[in-house]
Amino acid sequence: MTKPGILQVGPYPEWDQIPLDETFSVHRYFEAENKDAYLAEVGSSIRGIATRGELGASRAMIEACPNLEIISVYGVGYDAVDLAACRERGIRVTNTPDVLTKDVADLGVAMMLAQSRGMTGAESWVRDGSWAAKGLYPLKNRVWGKKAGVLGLGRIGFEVAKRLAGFDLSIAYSDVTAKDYAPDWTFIADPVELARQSDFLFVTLAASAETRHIVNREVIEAVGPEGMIINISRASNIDEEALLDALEAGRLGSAALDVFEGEPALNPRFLKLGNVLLQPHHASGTFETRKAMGQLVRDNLSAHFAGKDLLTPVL
Ligand code: 8YV
Repeated sequence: MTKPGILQVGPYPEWDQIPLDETFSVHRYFEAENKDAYLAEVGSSIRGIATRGELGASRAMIEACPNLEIISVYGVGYDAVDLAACRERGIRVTNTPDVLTKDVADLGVAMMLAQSRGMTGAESWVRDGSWAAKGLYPLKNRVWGKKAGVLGLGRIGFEVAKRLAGFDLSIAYSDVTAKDYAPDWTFIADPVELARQSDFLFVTLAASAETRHIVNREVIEAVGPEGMIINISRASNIDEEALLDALEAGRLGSAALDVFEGEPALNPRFLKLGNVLLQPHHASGTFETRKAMGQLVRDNLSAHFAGKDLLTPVL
């Protein structure tokens, strides 16, 4: 039997690449020098796309594959997949929810702690001899007992809040509706009001056209000069220009960010700031989780081509 043709949009680790290559006829889009010419050449043989959360699949890519049946996303976020184009043609879409939730929450909380307690600066203080030369490291603000706001109490937001409760923070959250699985946490519908009542504002929303720049200038400034914004979702959820303006002017105290507009390139203004913690979009980046994500990507593709139910369908 001929193996179904798969367009692979970005690289995977070897432990995913080997079984993917064994099961499917894989076309490595990311290795092609001329992407348009490559799509024109292989497009008609493609029945599935294997992509990554941040890379997705554009309308142009989908249209270049007239026999496309399924897009399997290595990531929970599918905002970079053109869902309208998929709906028009009945193309199925899957993602990798659940398996990454706790790792993403762990990193978000670690980012808050690291940034609050100045851990990267403290590391340099030891390594560059400042400790010996200058003495005690400058004092930082306490974390426990403060107020956390969680913008988006989905799977990841819930795990963040659970962890924050363990650090003795009080918790409020914003979502479309109050959640019955969050009885001890305060529901505040308006993101500006949530921000006003938060020392730490966690952005944990699934990104979509509706949530674009939901963290706008008003929300950012409501967090204020003593507050911190932590983003482990997508850059598009925050108005990045407004964030940079507020960080530069001190209208926002600090930020801890795992995602950026145009990543992996980032706005050079970030690199000049001393009040940001910058991370390379690795919240799901543990061996255990990435292996589970890769497995789910393949299992969804295999289920589809075997005519079985998809494990984690989006569409
Ligand atoms: C990336 C992510 O997919 O889950 C998501 O939505 O953005 C991440 O897990 C990961 O960096 C692999 O590309």
